[in-house]
Amino acid sequence: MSIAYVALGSNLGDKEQNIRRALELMEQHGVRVRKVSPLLTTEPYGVTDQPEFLNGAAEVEWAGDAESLLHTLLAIEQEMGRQRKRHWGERNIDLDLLLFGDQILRSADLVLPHPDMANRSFVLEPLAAITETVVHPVFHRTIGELWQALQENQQKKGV
Ligand code: PH2
Ligand code: MG
Ligand code: MG
Repeated sequence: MSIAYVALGSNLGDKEQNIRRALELMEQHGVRVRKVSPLLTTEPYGVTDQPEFLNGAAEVEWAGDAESLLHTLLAIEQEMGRQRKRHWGERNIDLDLLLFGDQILRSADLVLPHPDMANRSFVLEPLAAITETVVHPVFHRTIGELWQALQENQQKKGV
């Protein structure tokens, strides 16, 4: 069994219902959901001309490898009818694999840890709510420390 962390996001339709449904489907597909963060309303990051998001994070247990968990998450997005219109654009559900144990991986379809997670408050804030002490295997800093550092950075920039 491996412990992994998944980011959940939605900015179309009934956002909370979409995230709850995704968590249910994860259980049905054998992804054991151990912890779920509070869900936060967040400003769109990257592509800003889209509705605000609801974001959360989950700690899960998975019996297979990282690639098989990724494909299970993508299958759930499909099952929920996700349409891909534009990169970083609006979606009813987005399930991103953030961390898979302390694995560092760079394959054609999966990069671990998630390459942009340390820059995203909509990822770090909910993640820190469920696991401040897990260590990022590339930066060698805890999620709590990364969240603290990002907040300080954003304050400096006046964000
Ligand atoms: N996801 C993106 C791009 N921008 N912004 C917020 N607030 N939340 C997201 O989940 C999000 C985003 C690409 O996956
Ligand atoms: Mg995403
Ligand atoms: Mg995604």
